[in-house]
Amino acid sequence: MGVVNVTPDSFSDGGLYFDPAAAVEHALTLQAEGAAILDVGGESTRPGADPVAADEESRRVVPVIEALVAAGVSARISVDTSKAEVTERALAAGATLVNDVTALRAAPEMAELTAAASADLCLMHMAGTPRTMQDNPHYDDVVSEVKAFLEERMAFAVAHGVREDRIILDPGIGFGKTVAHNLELLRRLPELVALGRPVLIGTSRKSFLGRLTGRDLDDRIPGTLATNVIAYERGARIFRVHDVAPLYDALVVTAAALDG
Ligand code: HH2
Repeated sequence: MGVVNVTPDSFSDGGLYFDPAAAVEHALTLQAEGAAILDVGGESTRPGADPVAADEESRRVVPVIEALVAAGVSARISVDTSKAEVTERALAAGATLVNDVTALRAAPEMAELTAAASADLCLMHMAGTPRTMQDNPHYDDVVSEVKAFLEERMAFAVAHGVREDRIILDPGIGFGKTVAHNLELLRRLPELVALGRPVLIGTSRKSFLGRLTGRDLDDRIPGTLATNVIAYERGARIFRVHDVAPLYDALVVTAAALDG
């Protein structure tokens, strides 16, 4: 899954693809590099990010989705949003996956919208909100708590019409977690895979990699690759990254070595 941030303020590439034409070109490059899913987002979720109104978020993502459909992309188009209005417009424009970092807590009606469009739905764990999530996160057992949360959110989605076989689960690396929490979630990923749905993992360029290596944003590709290779080995099957080309090769080799 390649990240297409149509935002002025995303943590690692804010402003680079804010112009729709630049976003489309970038998405096509990610597809050529091996992305099977293009995740188009119009609101940053970085710690402390300012909220974006639904109208403005739609204005950012919908033209990009429409242009990708018009370009005949073979990759699936995902919309990274927590708003019903944006979900509805993105699905109408051709998105077939809804990636909601609030797991239907911000806009529960996204369940019915997703179900009506027969789209897939990614439910992600986050402790608190982007504004507050990194203020001293605490868990007694991070993996059990994330697992219980995802189980409850999956049951909620199913109760509101989403087919269970359309659900993807994500522990939300970096969303209300310390470095130790992120590492424990990676190490114990099989406990989340045991829920029976595909697990998505998003470590790309995130700050815990910087904390571990001392590297700035642009130099976190090796850390991104290491965490995704481990996640593959522990059962994750969707990998959300900014840098598709190096990850593609890393995963081809990992899969060949582990699976034959
Ligand atoms: N991480 C980010 C955004 N969306 N969605 C899922 N399912 N999982 C993630 O780990 C995840 C996500 C943060 O990365 P990015 O989009 O680059 O930054 P920003 O939120 O600042 O736009």
